[in-house]
Amino acid sequence: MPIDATAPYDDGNIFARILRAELPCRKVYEDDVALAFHDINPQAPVHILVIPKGRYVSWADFSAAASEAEIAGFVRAVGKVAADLGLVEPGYRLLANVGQHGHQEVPHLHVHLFAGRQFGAMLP
Ligand code: DGP
Repeated sequence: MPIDATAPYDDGNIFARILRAELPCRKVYEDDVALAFHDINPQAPVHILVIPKGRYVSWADFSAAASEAEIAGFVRAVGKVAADLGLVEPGYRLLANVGQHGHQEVPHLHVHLFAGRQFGAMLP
């Protein structure tokens, strides 16, 4: 069920629980501002989720309210995950769903990183 991207942050959401280590994940990267782990329901041979450690529902509040350091750190983390996994060549796809029309289901900002096969022309 897609979420309302303008709703207040819910500390009980599944990614908040992963960040608090209340739930397991297959971690691939972590630093001060970001955590990356394998998606539980992969849609490609490589399907990683990169999330900020801060309490942001979606790209909407993150882009408006996060500090420059959080934004820079998060963007760099996404790039570092891809580089560390050797994905820069032949490439990968990034996707961030936002709210109802974006079909965002987990109310903690996440960027999907897909790789490992040839994708088609731009969505949708
Ligand atoms: P989105 O529709 O953009 O909100 O995608 C949410 C993604 O989160 C979806 O691809 C499945 C993934 N997901 C949901 N629950 C869990 C979980 O408990 N662990 C992991 N690793 N991924 C999850």
